[in-house]
Amino acid sequence: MSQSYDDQNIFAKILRGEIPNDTVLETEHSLAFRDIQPQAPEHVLVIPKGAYVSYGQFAQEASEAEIVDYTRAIGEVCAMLGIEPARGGGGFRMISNSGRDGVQEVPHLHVHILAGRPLGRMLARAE
Ligand code: DGP
Repeated sequence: MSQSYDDQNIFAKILRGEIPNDTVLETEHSLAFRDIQPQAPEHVLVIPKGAYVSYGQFAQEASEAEIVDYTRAIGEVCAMLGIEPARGGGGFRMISNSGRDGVQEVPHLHVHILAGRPLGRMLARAE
């Protein structure tokens, strides 16, 4: 079952400037901003500007320019936050919740970058 893009989702509204955001980085094809409900001292969302729901869809349908821009934007955010372990930072976790089983609340592709404290195990025990 494919999921069509809902242009009334909250991140689409942020991209159109209808809702304010705390921008960390903006590039030609990507936007990074702070999560409104931070779950760690650093909690930044990185989204492509294009209308993609999930990373899988993005990886298959986006242009190479969009994919390169998005990947580089994620790296740039990690460098800006000083969390990149390859540069002496304390590290981070990158999560992209997708669809029903991934418990994705906002149906516009986003990666969460979480850092600033030990983040514990990746998943809680299965229910
Ligand atoms: P997910 O479950 O992966 O779809 O997470 C969606 C995240 O989006 C959640 O951590 C809260 C965040 N969020 C929801 N609405 C807003 C908003 O209006 N502004 C910002 N900055 N973040 C939002």
